[in-house]
Amino acid sequence: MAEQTLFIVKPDGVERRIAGEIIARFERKGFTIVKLKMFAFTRPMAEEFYSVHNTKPFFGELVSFITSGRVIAAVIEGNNAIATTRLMIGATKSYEAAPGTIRGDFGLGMSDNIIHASDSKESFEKEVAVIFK
Ligand code: 3AN
Repeated sequence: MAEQTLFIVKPDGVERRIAGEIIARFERKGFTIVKLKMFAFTRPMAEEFYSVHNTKPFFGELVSFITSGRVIAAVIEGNNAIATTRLMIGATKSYEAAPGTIRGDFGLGMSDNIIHASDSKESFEKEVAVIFK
């Protein structure tokens, strides 16, 4: 069943010049890129984007990291896009992410974990509305 999801190459991924390689993985997997955008999050935009986490102790860190540089956001489409993309990005803590996943192959960080991807249809709809208004 064709489905859409959203991923964001975070500031660390853009700065390290691995965005192309990351986007290529989704293309090679068979996803179609529907929308693509490079931009910098403003603080209000980041607070809205991460509002589900606004009571968590790491909220401040999350907002300050995502606003620290330019990001690349993509909407992609394909079979089972949300769950498959989550598998491809790997565990939240990059140092625990399995080799073969994006976080597992490219990083060791926690806030700086290279990529974000929507974890449900509800998150996708909310996130896409914040980014592709
Ligand atoms: P994921 O990005 O794998 O969906 P979430 O939704 O649990 O992970 O967390 C959102 C973001 O918050 C993560 N990408 C990560 O950067 C950050 N984060 C999660 N837990 C922590 C934590 N304990 N300390 C610092 N940052 C965290």
